[in-house]
Amino acid sequence: MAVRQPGGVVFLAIAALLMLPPPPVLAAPASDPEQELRVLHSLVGKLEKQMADVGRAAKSLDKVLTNMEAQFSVLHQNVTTLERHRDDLMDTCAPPADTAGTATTSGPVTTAQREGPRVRDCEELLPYGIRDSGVYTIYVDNQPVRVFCRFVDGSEAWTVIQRRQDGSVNFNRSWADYKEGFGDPGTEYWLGNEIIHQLTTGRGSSAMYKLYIYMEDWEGGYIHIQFDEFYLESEATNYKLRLNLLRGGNTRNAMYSNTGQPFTTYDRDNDAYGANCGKRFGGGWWYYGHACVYANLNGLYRKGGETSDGFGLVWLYWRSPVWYSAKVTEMRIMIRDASIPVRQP
Ligand SMILES: *[C@@H]1O[C@H](CO)[C@@H](O)[C@H](O)[C@H]1NC(C)=O
Ligand SMILES: *[C@@H]1O[C@H](CO)[C@@H](O)[C@H](O)[C@H]1NC(C)=O
Ligand SMILES: [Ca+2]
Repeated sequence: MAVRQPGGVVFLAIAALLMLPPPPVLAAPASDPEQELRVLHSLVGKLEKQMADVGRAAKSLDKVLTNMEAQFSVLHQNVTTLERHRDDLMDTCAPPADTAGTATTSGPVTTAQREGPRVRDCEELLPYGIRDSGVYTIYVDNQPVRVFCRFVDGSEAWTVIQRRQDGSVNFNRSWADYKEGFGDPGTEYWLGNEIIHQLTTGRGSSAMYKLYIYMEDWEGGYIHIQFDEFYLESEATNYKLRLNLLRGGNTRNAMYSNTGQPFTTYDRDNDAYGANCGKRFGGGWWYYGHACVYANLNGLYRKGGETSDGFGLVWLYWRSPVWYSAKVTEMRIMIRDASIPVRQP
């Protein structure tokens, strides 16, 4: 807080005192130097006392402000906790899957949400002491958007852009749905191509995002992989995928053919494959010309994991040479640390 500067307050007080018109006794002709000195001394004494008073006042003002700050912080956390409880309740009372599937990003916004911190992604919640993974509201291009925030190790705060976990949400959706986002951040959802585009390019190259992909199998194992450069181009280029700087993980990169590809849905064929890969594989993705999928997290949900020919939530190198469909998937992003050395794919 810029105004809280006790030194500054004291200074102003002294300055004010010094700028008072001089007492008449000083202006009077100097007849008795001793008398004058006594008066001066007493004046200095008064001044000193006033300065001490001002100092004390400044100090207590400072204390009040610090106190208010602390209270505000607690209040803020309480509001956040309340918001989270409300979100949990909303999730609990959510209507059946296919109606729930349409709402997410444009749902009702309560006063509490409006008054919450206008964070631009989940990482900006960290200074507020928030460390619990869950659904929060962020502001993308000044619009409130509900997202799932994944907190890892108490220090990393990822913004989740894609989640699957039980097949409750249909991912074979139109271009418009993929653009706006669909599903429920509390269970399964796609954040929305326009939002992802705004989020990953809206703050210039100083806020470059990395992407982390997580896929869990039906036996409790998982694969994961991270890329240090991730953004979507605008709708003008059909949300072309920019995915580079493979950092690593415990699997090989099955998305090397996807980078630079435009997005395709069953009703908007932008892939170079003869047919429409989105229609064929039942979900929007950055399909590529040769074989549509090496990796696809937006495909048909296959209970049990058994699948073939690239159908399902697949990753080429997972159980190669057989195709396998994940039980849980998550794609999440966070601003990358500019100082982290990167290695090329
Ligand atoms: C915040 O919540 C705690 C309990 O979680 C409560 O004790 C405290 O009084 C609340 N503070 C305010 C300012 O509402
Ligand atoms: C996806 O939806 C479209 C439009 O309803 C349909 O034509 C297509 O067969 C579906 N794809 C799959 C794999 O279910
Ligand atoms: Ca095609």
